[in-house]
Amino acid sequence: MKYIDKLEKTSKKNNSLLCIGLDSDYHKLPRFLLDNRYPQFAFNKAIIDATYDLVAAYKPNSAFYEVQGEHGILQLKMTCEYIRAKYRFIPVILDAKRGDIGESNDRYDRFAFEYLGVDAITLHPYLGSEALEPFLKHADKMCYILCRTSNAGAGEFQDLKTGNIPLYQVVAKHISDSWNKNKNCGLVVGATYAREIKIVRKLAPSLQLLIPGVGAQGGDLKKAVQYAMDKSGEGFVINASRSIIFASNDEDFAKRAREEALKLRDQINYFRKGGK
Ligand code: NUP
Repeated sequence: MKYIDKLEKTSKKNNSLLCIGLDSDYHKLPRFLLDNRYPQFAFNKAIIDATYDLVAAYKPNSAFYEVQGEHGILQLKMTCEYIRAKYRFIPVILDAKRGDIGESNDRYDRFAFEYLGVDAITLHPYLGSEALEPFLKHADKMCYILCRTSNAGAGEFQDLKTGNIPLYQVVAKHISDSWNKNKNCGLVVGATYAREIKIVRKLAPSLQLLIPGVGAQGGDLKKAVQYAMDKSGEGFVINASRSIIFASNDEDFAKRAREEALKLRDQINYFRKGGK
């Protein structure tokens, strides 16, 4: 099933545009889980089982698994397989920010879509569409391409003027106009830059947006939602990782994650409906 169809089905069923980031840092896991042979997986499984009916998608960030070596990568794979087996309509976005020459991208592509079996991936645009072709050729997947990132120093390159236009705007328009032939391109824009979200939405009226930066990074949820909406009040997911998964690191961590997820899902919906 296509990413976009999974996203639509799950977001409708759960009335949700919330994406939970499974950034399951080994060193932040509840201590009692550390006796488990697969602590990151055990943690993810508990979070997923407690939130599956509140989300539109899950987004594991590869860094938190790679840093644990092969055992971490195995647990990332176990997590992706678990979601696919038990909650088969919930799409999984691998946050890995890949981008290399085509030959190497082909291997990154197979790691994501064959080995892990995820539905979407985050990518850098810097090498151009010719290099990203191994990803872009999959009409059933989604390529979320970095456009305006959430970090404090995002503007160093992204705001540089090309002609008179900031680079991130060139990226947004170019991807919308000429990379999206397979209807599988999305853009990453940080909630910490609401004004830029508004501009990106104008330049790319129909692209899916992946919006991190609320919660721990302090982005403006209300503006992010208002500016990100397409004509149908959809067209985006809001990601939160730490503020949900590490709401508690006690026995009640999954219950507390559910409470935070519920709160954020409902806030997103409130602002979608024009709430002030
Ligand atoms: O611009 C970006 N900002 C960002 O935080 C692009 C991203 N992919 N992310 C990722 O979103 C980041 O790497 C992390 O996985 C997640 C945000 O986590 P948190 O701040 O909600 O804990």
